[in-house]
Amino acid sequence: MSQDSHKAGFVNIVGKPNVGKSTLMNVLIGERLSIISSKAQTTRHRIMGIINEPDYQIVFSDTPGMLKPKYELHKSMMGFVHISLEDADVIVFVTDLYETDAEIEDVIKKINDSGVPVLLVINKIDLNKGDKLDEVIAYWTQRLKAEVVIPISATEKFNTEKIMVEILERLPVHPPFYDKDELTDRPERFFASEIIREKIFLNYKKEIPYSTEVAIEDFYEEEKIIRIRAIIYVERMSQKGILIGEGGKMLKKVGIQSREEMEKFFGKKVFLETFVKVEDDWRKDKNKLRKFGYDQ
Ligand code: GDP
Ligand code: MG
Ligand code: K
Repeated sequence: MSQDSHKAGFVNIVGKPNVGKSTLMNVLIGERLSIISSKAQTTRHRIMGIINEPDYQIVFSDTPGMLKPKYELHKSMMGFVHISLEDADVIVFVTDLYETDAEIEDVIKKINDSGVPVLLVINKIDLNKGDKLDEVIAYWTQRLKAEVVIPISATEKFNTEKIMVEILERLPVHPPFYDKDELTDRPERFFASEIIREKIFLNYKKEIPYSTEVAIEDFYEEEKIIRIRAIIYVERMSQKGILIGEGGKMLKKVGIQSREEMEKFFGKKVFLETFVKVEDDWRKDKNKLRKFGYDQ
């Protein structure tokens, strides 16, 4: 393969929370790279996955949900969305049969003004076999300047390959951006913290997950076992109590579920220790956000 026909570029998957962006990215990449949860906004980082083939490299980012900023954290997330639109060679805008453009009109405008080619992906078509789809296509094509409309079902892997074909058609001729042996530009620690965060989302009412951050203090990989030490930061003493639960029951449950998931993910035994610490109002504090890696 000659270097001058190699294609490479950045593809950004954007859309409201819960439309199925993470599910789709995982189908496209064929590896479990980001965390999926039925609760909104579990993907707060800009997670990247890379598809490497001899003649092309696609760098995907799964951007966080596009909500209006409420806290500093949300503003920082909007920053990621902003960055991703400007970087992109292709924008994959994901919606489903039921979402509208309410609350994201300004983001839609940004996309329309960006000059970046847009693929409009309408997900979850498995949920309605009637003529709802025509209605939805008419709705979105009036609002979003898309070059092509692709109805899919990410969970049933229906028509997802069509997205790859349309992306490749628009990918510029360029040498690879990342070493071809790399699968992701995020270290393993990141996946460990995402797994714990997912289990926190699944086990507590939403005030707790939104007030929580997970930091992996130690990650030692030995021949037969990975030893991981995680700190779960909360904003207030009362939240620490809820997180730990009566007699430590809740934290123990989160720990066991996380360890099991990590063992599947890393394919190795895991020894996991979790600690809870109170860090006042980290959400509102820019410096602390930076420390947790939100502000790049
Ligand atoms: P994200 O917030 O946009 O990243 O959405 P997720 O990928 O986390 O998916 C949100 C929810 O929608 C999860 O419960 C998924 O299982 C579900 N979901 C995703 N794709 C489909 C689909 O094609 N059909 C159906 N029925 N559900 C889906
Ligand atoms: Mg997601
Ligand atoms: K989600």
